[in-house]
Amino acid sequence: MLTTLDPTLLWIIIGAVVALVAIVTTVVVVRTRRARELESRDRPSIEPTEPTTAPTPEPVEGDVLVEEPPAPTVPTTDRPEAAGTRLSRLRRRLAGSNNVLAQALLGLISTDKLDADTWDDFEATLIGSDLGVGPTTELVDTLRKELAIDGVNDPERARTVLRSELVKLADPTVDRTLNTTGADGLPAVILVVGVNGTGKTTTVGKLARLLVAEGKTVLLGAADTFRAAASEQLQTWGDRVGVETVRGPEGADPASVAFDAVNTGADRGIDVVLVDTAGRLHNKSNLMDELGKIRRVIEKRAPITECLLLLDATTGQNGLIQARVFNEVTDVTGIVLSKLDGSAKGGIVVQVQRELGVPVKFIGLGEGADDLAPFTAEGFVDGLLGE
Ligand SMILES: Nc1nc2c(ncn2[C@@H]2O[C@H](COP(=O)(O)OP(=O)(O)O)[C@@H](O)[C@H]2O)c(=O)[nH]1
Ligand SMILES: [Mg+2]
Repeated sequence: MLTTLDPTLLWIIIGAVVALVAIVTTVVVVRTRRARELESRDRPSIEPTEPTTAPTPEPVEGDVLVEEPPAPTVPTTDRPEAAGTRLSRLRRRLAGSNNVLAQALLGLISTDKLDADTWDDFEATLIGSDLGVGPTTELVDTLRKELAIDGVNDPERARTVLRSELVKLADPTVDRTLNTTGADGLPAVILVVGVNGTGKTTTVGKLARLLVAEGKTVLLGAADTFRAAASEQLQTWGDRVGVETVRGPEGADPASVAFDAVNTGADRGIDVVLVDTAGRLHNKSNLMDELGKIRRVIEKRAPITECLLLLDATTGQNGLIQARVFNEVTDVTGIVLSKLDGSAKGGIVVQVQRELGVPVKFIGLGEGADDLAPFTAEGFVDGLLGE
């Protein structure tokens, strides 16, 4: 067929094909080059521009080469809050709460005229704040004498007098240290008692955390064996704080679990064993039998160094009556006043100490792990007065 074509036409066809191939090749080359340029601009840091001969570094902790952090082998326990920040936060919480006592005191300080009505109102509010009739009368009498000198209230002076009188009522002279030193190399044993729901288990957890922060070794004993949930709750606190919990089966004899805990603590050279108990209050002799047995059995192994009684500050006079029963049937060495946050009436601090003759050693101001503070008369009063 070619032989039949005109040679000129043949050359034109060949020329056209060559030109077409040249154009297509040029377009492809330009496009590829451009694509490479874009690609290298997008990931300059990943692809090294020059081949490297350096050896691959060994993966070390925190190295970016370790793609996933290794799973923690022990449960991480967060660091307890330092005493300073803890106290100042608790003060803020006391002053910021609907605390009846705090409000009455601030009201008195800020009023510009101290007439008979003002004093009557003040007195009524103090009694309403669970301060008790005796301490209220004493406080009002002293303040009237001290502040009535010019008849007109000087807020600064009122604050100073009020502060010193309240500190006196809260008794700054009493020893509130928690005895955490056991006898003869044995662990200190802290028994925690009180009515159901007052905050025993929570307080054991918070206390364990404070003690661990002080560098002590701690063991928990779940002697509330009446509900499975009770030892579960204690164990949860133990895990959170990083200490072990000795438990018994549901319905086990509380005294035998308490003994196991103290015995284990003694064998292991633990510093402090905290024993949580049930708060059953059927009747006085029942309670006396139960706590009496726990005490006797524990003391076959190690003396009890502290018996802390929990009192829920929101239960007012009822709580006080229950606390009195506990104080009669067992030897209480310190009171923990829980739930002073919220709508609590702080006056109970003064009344409970006077009534039971036992110092308040700790106050609870919330459900969190750090919401427990050692009680001091000055700190408490400053909290109430918002200083
Ligand atoms: N607001 C507040 N709640 C608390 C405080 N202490 C304990 N609680 C709560 O009171 C409830 C009963 O506490 P729990 O420790 O189980 O009491 P237990 O029956 O005596 O062991 C729980 O919901 C705690 O979180 C506190 O200081 N403030
Ligand atoms: Mg409990």
